[in-house]
Amino acid sequence: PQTIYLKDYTPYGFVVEAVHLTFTLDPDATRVKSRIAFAPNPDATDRTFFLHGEDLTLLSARIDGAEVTPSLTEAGLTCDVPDGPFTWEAEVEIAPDANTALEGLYMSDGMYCTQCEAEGFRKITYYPDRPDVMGVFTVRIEGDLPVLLSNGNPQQAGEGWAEWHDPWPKPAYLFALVAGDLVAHSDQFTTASGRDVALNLWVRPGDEGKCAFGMQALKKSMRWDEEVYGREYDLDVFNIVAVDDFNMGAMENKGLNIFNSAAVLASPETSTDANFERIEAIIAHEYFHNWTGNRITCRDWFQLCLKEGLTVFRDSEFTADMRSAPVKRISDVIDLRARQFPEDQGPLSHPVRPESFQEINNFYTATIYEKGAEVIGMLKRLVGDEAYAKALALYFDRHDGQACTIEDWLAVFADVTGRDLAQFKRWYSQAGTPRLSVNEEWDAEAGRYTLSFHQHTPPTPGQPDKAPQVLPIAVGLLNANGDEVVETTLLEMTEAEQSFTFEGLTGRPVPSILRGFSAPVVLDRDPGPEERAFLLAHDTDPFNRWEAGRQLARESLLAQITKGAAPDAAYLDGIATLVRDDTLDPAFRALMLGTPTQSEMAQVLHERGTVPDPDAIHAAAEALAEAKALRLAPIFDALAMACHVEGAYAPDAEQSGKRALGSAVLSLQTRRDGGVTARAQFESADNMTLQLAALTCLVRAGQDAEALAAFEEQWRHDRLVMDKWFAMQIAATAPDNALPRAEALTAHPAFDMKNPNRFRAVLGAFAMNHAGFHRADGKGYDFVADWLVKLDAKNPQTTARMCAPFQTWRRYDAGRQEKMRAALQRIADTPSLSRDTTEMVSRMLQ
Ligand code: B3K
Ligand code: ZN
Repeated sequence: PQTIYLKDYTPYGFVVEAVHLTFTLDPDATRVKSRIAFAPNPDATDRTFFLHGEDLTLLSARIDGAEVTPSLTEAGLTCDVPDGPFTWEAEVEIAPDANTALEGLYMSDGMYCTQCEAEGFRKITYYPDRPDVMGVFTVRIEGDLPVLLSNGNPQQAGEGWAEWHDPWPKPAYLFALVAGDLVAHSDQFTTASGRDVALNLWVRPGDEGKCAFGMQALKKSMRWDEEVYGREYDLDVFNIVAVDDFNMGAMENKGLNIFNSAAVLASPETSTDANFERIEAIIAHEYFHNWTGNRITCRDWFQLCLKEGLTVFRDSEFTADMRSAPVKRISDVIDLRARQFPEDQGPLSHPVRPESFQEINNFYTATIYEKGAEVIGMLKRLVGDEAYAKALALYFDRHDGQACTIEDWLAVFADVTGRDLAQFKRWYSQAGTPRLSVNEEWDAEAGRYTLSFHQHTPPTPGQPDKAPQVLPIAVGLLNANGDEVVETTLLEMTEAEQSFTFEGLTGRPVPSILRGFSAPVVLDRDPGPEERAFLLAHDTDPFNRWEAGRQLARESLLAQITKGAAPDAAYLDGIATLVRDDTLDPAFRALMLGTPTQSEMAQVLHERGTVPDPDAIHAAAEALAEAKALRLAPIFDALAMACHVEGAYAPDAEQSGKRALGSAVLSLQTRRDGGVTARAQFESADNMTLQLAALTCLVRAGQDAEALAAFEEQWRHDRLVMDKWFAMQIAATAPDNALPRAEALTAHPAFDMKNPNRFRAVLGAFAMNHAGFHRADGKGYDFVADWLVKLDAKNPQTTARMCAPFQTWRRYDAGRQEKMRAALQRIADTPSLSRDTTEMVSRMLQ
């Protein structure tokens, strides 16, 4: 496969002045007519007329009305064109029903829909399918279906046809078309400047009852973007469509967002609190793309973080505003450590702005998205809120309607603040997780306290030597009583080694370092259990308070695993005190009760140079949970009272925090009462959060046969609920049982490998059962590899993404390494393996 490099970027030889498309829909033979007005691009030198096109049957082509015969290649076509402006017309045929890759125009249960980002438009018609080519689209759809949608505003429509016009120039990746038998949940929004916008959430008949929450989330997002970023919506209508077969969460097509139904449909009976929160965040994310992504887009796909990092950052600010800011921050860091750290410390490590790729779909990663958002958070911390707001205003003003780069983005910050951001830019070019170590010095006589930091980023593929990065390190100091003597202060570290001094102290302080997780680094510091327990009890920074508990749990697990130690009493005492502190938000207490996942422990062991043993990690996690259950048993009843929710179910922060704490307690309680409480909750639950939490406890306790059958019976008609049924019973079961169970479920009549949600519910959940996936006999690896090989022939994108569990293969012992490597090699050797999967497995094997 061909490698594409950032350094090779050149502008396209032509500009697109207008695009007219006519679709005549047919499952096996859809006709697409295009009429595109091109003109020479004054900024380009190369005038080769190349149009991307894949899997298309070209029926005719004309330039200025005269028939032409272009030269076709596998990737597209070239053709001689006039010197000045000209009109290109073509007709192609495509087969949406045969499109199982779910990229381009495809069908999901009789409904037509599209996914074009990153490079799917070229499977719809011949076109310069690159984000820096922007055009105004007019679309006519002809088809015997009640609802026919495309981007922009509706123009005219009649029986079996509809026309849409999008006045905002856009790249082809934002094109969308939907046609089907759909019903709308409709509402209306008036923008700050008084423009009325019609809002529709289109779903299949039967799903109308799952729309209200998503619609509210959309309206909140629209208001928030006006209030916080001054961004207004810019069309007469905003459409969202829910589709069952979708490779990822959702897509921000201009004026016509398309969502995986799991990322938008919700009701209290069928969705958990976590689902509601995620849906609110995804709706916000896609909506915010209207400005950060659509009005200002990317020059090329190397700049993907320009829209994704920024939009993730914006959606996390939104969630922090709608719910609890500390809880959101802690959850984001948990997620970053679970997904981005392993990526950044393994064979798939790449910079936030990559410099080469073979298949761009492989770079929609935790690094681009979540580390990309962290980088923006650091920038905001460094320049301050006011300068951030000014820089963003300048960005929107200066670049509206353009396809931009990271250089453009950083320039607005440099211009507003006068800062030199050259070193900061390393966050975009240098891969890997920096490690930060620290030394303390206390001069009692002078009352002077000094923190000396050392930063070091280990090598990553293609980048053996790393330069120091700009690290914003938020530090606060506490005195021995737990009072804050130095408020949160931002230290700006730019050297490999650097010291910072605090004067005028009357006693040796306890430092709270990296408050709010102010930089995405690994902090190597072991202050010992007393100091951690002190911070757990006293830190005024909620993130670091949580972190202190997390560190204690981590150290306890490490000592259990490596030294056969008993679960740490200081940790158990600290948690027991904190969890019954009714002045603390229940959601925060629920997070405090959580422990590092088993794969996080494997990561931590690896970071410390120890080979992780999945069975030992599992045993330690079980022992710690048992000890916690024993320690908290006397207060189970009091905690259950504190979690009591009055009134009707609402998926808001307050109620869901209580339920989260209640579920954490229930899982401990199940260890003591053999599942009696969980079974009662399972039977009486009137919402999915309580029902699924109870079922999860029963699965963990191995008491699940009846409950699983009852759940299936109750929910077999609901695809999204059944995804939970498939996933949870595999992820939460005992390691020995995971493979047999997953194997049996792939033979279940409702298992459908062509549906990405269902495939992930089984194979993805299995890989999350850490000790189950990493069975010493290697059968877990073989099972996943077999299914990936099968899926690759149908859906390369989802297959490539699901190779990720293998990325950590070099961490494990020789036996497991060999078995994982062999499984990867077997995938790599599959005849006609897709470009997507080939790139992933070869990077892992390199
Ligand atoms: N931009 C899309 C992701 C497209 C993925 C293409 N493989 C959704 C999002 O980030 O909002
Ligand atoms: Zn996005």
